[in-house]
Amino acid sequence: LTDIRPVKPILSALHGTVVEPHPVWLMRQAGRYLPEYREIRTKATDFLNLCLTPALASEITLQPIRRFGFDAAILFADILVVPHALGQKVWFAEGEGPRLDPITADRIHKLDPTQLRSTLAPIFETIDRVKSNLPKTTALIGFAGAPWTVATYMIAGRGSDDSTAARLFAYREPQAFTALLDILIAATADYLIAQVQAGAEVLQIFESWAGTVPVEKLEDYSLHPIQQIVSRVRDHAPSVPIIVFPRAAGTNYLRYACETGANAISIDAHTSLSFAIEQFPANVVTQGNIDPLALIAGGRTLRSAVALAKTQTKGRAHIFNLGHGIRPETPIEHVTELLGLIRGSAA
Ligand code: 1CP
Repeated sequence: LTDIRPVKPILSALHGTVVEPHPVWLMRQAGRYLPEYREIRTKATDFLNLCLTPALASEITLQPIRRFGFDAAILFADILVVPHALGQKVWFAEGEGPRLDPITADRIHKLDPTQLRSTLAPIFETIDRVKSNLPKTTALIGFAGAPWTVATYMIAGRGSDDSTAARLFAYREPQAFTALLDILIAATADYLIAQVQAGAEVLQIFESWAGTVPVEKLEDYSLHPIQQIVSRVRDHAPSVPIIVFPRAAGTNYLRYACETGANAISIDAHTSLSFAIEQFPANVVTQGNIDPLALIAGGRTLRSAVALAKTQTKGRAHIFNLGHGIRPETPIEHVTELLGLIRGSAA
């Protein structure tokens, strides 16, 4: 049976329809592996400024769509615009990544959610501009970080592999930590709702540091905050599909699928798509999970990774993606190769 491809294949897949070939987009598809991104990047003084300049951010969002024809564009912004909008000092050190003035227990009450929509107004304008320039078959994905992940940066003042600062803070100052999560739940829900009002058609919540949540606090610090956000967004936008990405959640992946209310779960490269398909509730769609390093390697490695994922997801509603963001050193030709493998009959 040959179906006519639906108008926006990724929206159909997110609503549970089996779309073949599976729709595809890549986390961090707008970024440093693209020469046209690096070109614009040199024009902007700092990264946060770039995120808050609609003419440039919308152009960057559209670059990978023009070059590769992905099934979705993802808004060009960062998860750290939320702490910025709450009044925390955020900047991006050249070649080093994000830096924040670390939040302390006594300053949590100073975070101010009232300016969020006005501070982030340029991002809503970016969404509007992207929407009027997208091909008809391409959906626009808005996003935010989950409260735990964003809190790890707010507390440490930078990225860290094991979230040491946030974990210690949560153990020593449990009430202050819960207050911080509550502020982030409300601000993130409001921010995502505003993205939908501006035109975002899908939302993804990045819990990039799901793997560092103390296990006895998984529900309080990660599952419940995400579920709260999902339910608040649903109150305003019941039909907008929500993808949750609990990177490195390991055996807890199942709990994210069952307990957050997500329409889809993005699977990392260390978690089996077969496990997800067998164990997740039938209405939860899968996304993922090609290893970003297999994309760098290309050739035989990439062919076998795509072939395996195709076999595992055959006849299911699935969205192809990487297990985590595309790396800056990825050869562009390998992205073309990946799309050929997913969309062609080659694999
Ligand atoms: O100089 C540059 O060009 C900065 C590099 C860069 C880019 C391109 C950063 C700094 N952020 C971004 C864009 C970005 N960030 C997007 C855009 C849309 C797309 O996917 O194309 C998205 C969705 C994010 C989300 C993001 N930012 C996450 C969650 C996803 C993930 O990768 O796990 C996280 C953890 C961040 C924080 C962040 N911002 C930038 C960096 C280098 C980091 C990670 C730093 C660290 O943990 O050490």
